[in-house]
Amino acid sequence: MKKILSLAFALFTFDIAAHHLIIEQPYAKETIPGSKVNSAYMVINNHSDKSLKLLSVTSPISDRIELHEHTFVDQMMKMQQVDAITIEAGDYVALQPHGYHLMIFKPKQALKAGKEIELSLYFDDGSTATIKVPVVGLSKKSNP
Ligand SMILES: [Cu+2]
Repeated sequence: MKKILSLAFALFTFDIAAHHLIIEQPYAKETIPGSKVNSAYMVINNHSDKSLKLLSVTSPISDRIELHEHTFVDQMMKMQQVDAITIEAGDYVALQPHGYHLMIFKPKQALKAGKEIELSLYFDDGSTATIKVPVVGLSKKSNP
């Protein structure tokens, strides 16, 4: 299933502003029935010579989106909010399951596989990236 996902999303690449910021393979998970949160993932490339910080994210779909990270504490997976996600110069950061992710609280409509949501990402150098993020199914069955 992972292989199919990465093929499907390789096409979604966003080249932002002065070409120093490239966002690849964004996707959000379909809403789990009964759940009030969603997670979204992507790879953020920083092709500039300065480190960049992702500070905040907004979307028409939710009034509250937080930057989160998963960490292992006493062999338990914990999730915590972070103030920023730093992407070093010439480097990239992958937001992925069990790592950094965007937490979307109380989406105004449940996210459905096959749809898209819009996210705006705000960086500390003043860059803003507004991207379309495809929603993927929770199970293989709901994947196209
Ligand atoms: Cu989270």
